[in-house]
Amino acid sequence: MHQENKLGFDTLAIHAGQKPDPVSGAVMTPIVLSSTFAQEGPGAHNGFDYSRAGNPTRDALEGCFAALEGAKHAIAFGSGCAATTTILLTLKSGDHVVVGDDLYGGTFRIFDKVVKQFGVSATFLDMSDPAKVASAVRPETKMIWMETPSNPLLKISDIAAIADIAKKKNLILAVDNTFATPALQNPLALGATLAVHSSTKYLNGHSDVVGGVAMTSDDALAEKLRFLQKSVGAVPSPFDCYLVLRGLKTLGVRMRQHVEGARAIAEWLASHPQVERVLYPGLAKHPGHAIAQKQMRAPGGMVSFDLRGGIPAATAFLKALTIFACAESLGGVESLAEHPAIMTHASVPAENRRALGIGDGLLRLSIGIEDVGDLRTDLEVGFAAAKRAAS
Ligand code: P1T
Repeated sequence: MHQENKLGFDTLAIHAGQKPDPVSGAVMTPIVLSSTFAQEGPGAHNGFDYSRAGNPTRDALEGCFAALEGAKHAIAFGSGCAATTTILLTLKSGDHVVVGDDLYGGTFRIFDKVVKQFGVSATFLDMSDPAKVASAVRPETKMIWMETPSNPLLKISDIAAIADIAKKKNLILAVDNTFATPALQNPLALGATLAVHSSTKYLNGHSDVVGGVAMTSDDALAEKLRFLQKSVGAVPSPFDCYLVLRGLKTLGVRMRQHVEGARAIAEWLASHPQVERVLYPGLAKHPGHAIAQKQMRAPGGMVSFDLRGGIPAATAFLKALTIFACAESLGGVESLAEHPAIMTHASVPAENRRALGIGDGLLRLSIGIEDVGDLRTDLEVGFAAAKRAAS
């Protein structure tokens, strides 16, 4: 057996958690669809009894996830939101969480509308200033939840600095690493307790699965999450696990191409007359650029920008695109464009959106791995349509 901790990222992405099937020799992990497993006698089995509790295809996926994130444990879920909610179920009524103010609308909704009902409260604040995080911690605070880069404003927060605060105050630090992926950023190595992902995005990479994962090297926390995974049951199907395992094999290669395209598009947008501001951590004038350079291997494949002309221009722009699909989600091989205020972040109250800078002209691009010249040409068509709509 090879020693996984000595292997490089691209090798792990292809092999970790996987070995030829002992029965048939199949090189690719079989999709074990069975919901139940025969036992030699009551309670006598080799690790699998019922697929909600454990499944061989899910096991292989969790092994690969853990190796890529450098975690001891990976616990897979049926969506990123299921991973988030299950993590929050480790808390109890009266507990408090300090949460980044710019995060996926669905994650905001879990804090604002779901766990609040069970007495878990949240304070939302700008985590690009770690001092604000420290001063928001109360005696009943149990967790810090951050997204970096954040969705949709691509704000960067200093994971190591916030991990220091978490350690001093004995708090769990959960980092949603969906935008960066373990190819570009490793929150656990920077001191976080948990790395959380929507595997719907880059990890799967082909926009044909909804999934999530929580990863940690804390044995006690992993045991709680494993118990909740089985008890709550928000588990991914074996077929979805297979698809993500297959997608992971090319994660490193895809991320290199996503980053190359995103850099080129961000630099081009930065000098475009119809663009008011570009948000991309790879640009030197991005306020989080220095921290991004410190904690990320590359700035990622997501670019947001403010288009002049408000809603009419933004709508015309999105409708005119033919290579970019106007769609929610991100991280697939195909490029997507969306309007956060109307689409992904509609569940964030309008006044919060305004205060944060998620305005009527804000557009978010998930740069796919197509030829970047074609993407630029498509965006030109969008800009021309936006100009006509605004005039
Ligand atoms: O969609 P789901 O797999 O449940 O993942 C939720 C989620 C969690 N964290 C981040 C950073 C996310 O971006 C998401 C989902 N986001 C979108 C669907 C979107 O278009 O932004």
